[in-house]
Amino acid sequence: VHREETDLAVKPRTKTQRPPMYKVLLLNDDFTPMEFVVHVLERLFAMTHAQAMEIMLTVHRKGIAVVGVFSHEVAETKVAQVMELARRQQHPLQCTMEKE
Ligand code: NFA
Repeated sequence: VHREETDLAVKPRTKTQRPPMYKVLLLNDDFTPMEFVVHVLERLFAMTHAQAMEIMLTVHRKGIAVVGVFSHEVAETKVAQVMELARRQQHPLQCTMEKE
């Protein structure tokens, strides 16, 4: 006999909504010094020197790499912080975000 016919409640199981996450992307250029990129990654993304070097070299060789995945608000802040550090030192380094 079915559950409904024996008066047992059916659990309303709506799908749990997870907030969308955003990839922060770093783009290569011909002018920003490698050491500056490594510094930015260590400073703003809490990477070790070895991790920062690895990501920087991936960007340098492939043109782009994901630096991290964050909530919309944190991703926006990270992008703004990278762009501000680059602007202050007059480097053309570009950083952007994309929905995962
Ligand atoms: N391509 C830059 C150079 O040769 C280094 C770089 C790496 C720039 C990653 C931007 C991002 N100086």
